[in-house]
Amino acid sequence: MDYKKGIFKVADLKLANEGRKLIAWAESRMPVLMRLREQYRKSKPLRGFRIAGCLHVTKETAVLVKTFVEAGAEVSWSGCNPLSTNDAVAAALAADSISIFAWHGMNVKEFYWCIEETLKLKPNLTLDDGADLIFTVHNRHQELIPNIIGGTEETTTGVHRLRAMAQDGALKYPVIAVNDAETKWDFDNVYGTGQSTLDGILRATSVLFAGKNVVIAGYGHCGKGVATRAKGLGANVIVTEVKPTAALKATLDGMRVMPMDEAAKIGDIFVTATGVKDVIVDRHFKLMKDGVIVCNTGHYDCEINLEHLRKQAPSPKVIRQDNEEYKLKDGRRIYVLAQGRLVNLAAAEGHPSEVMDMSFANQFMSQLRLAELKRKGERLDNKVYDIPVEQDQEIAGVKLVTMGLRIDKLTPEQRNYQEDYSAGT
Ligand code: RBV
Repeated sequence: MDYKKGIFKVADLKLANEGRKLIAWAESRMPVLMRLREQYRKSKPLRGFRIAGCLHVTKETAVLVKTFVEAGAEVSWSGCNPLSTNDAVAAALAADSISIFAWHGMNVKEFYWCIEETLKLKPNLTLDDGADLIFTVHNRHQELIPNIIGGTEETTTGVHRLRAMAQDGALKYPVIAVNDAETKWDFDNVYGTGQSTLDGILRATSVLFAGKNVVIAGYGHCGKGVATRAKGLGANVIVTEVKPTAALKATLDGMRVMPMDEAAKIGDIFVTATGVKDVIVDRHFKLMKDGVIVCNTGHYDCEINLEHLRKQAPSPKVIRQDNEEYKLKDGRRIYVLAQGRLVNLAAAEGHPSEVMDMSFANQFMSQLRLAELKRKGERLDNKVYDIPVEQDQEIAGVKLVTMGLRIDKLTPEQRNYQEDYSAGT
């Protein structure tokens, strides 16, 4: 395999200037990551490290990629979803000599071709969102494994799978679970998914949320975020769940809870946020009202079974951007957004920069941690690791400062009190 610095494949290099503007805008909203860039610009602690990344090519991701480059790393990048690439951003990165293989609307074969291209860099670090890059290394490029120090994983679905892999002894290098940082899941997954999912639905439909029955499948962090935002717009939110504690939380948060077989009959808008397949299947489509809107915000496009829908309505029609009408034999119409792929990234711009600031600060610091361990001659076991607790507080602390907010400090007396197990009533 050959690798030449700056090789790329993007939709249209002429979009580079537009992309640069988008990236500059994101930079102005991502102060924590920009501080890290400034901090490591001179010392270049990632010099000599080669990072292959597979994560949505958005303006925020571009800020992360450029921060890696400023810190000395060599980078090659692909998008982690066929519909999430912003072509202008991809062009801007390519024009700045970053190896990038990504364009909007690629097919699944091209998707894996792009990942393969990034591996020509012979990375010693990997960065994933959904674990497709790590899987490709494990399944098809085991020759690269001896030189890989470790990887990082951005999202819930990816972390689940990697933990399963580690449990089976199938994981061949250590991975840091960026998703499981408090400054990631408690912000990105909740507020990021909440806002960007509604943003995607609105861009693709421009419907009124107030008064609608919005059915949200899954009340994890993402589902909760979407539910809360939909409620804020005046929707009647219905939650479907499989986990008793999550269903109970939804109920006590004021949402109605019922099985999908019941919700299917009354919902106006359906959003899946579960991380599992076949959440909406043929029997649900049969029950739905005319005109309903169906979309997904989970990482993979298997939550809504579109094959089932195509059997009932074989020739969908594009009605407007990211919105297809499936007309059933009985005349009912079902509108599917973004082909069942993550609606927040396919139909909108993904999570807002302000939350990605913390997620990507975690990414940067985790990659740096792996590189520093290598420099010290240490190596983690082939497991999935949480980020250190101090990292969360550090990132949250800097974020607060950049927002102009100050908080209290414990006095030594208060600290002693906290630790004093002889003190009682
Ligand atoms: N995500 N990235 C963006 N604007 O770059 N938006 C969402 C962005 C990530 C998010 O961290 C989530 O875990 C993952 O996409 C799902 O694939």
